[in-house]
Amino acid sequence: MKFSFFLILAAATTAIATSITPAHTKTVDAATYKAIANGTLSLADLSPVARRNDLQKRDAGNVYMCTAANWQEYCVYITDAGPGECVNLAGDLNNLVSSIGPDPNQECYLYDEFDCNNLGQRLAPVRAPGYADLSQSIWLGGEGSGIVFNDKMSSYQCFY
Ligand SMILES: [Ca+2]
Repeated sequence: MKFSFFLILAAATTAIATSITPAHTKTVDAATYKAIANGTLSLADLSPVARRNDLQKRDAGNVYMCTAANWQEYCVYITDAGPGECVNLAGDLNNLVSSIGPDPNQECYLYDEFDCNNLGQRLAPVRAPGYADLSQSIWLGGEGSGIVFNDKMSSYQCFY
């Protein structure tokens, strides 16, 4: 009896983990990701998939992004960026991001140029839970029309 209860519990846990986290998610800290973006490290050096929900910490400095809308295709969870630290995207995400989810307690600025360069287009402030589909026009207040930021992002920074 105890044994079968354990089996059912294990099966239920697995089902929950699978539904929350796509198998195609990579988790990497910002320092490592920046080394990939500037060519010091290669994407192949990334350790295999770590599940987003395995992480204890869900807070400022962490951003989840995927190359297709609704958190599909290929996703990377970049963690532990400092306040205002600019993160350039590497070839796996640059000009490909279609959904973005910052963790709570921060405001993220997305740039269509590298180095968080303000001369290009910017989408800000983006707060949790973020946007599941950047191909939809987003209006963040103020004058003018909405911004479509699909497949545009090259760098970002989050303030907290
Ligand atoms: Ca895309």
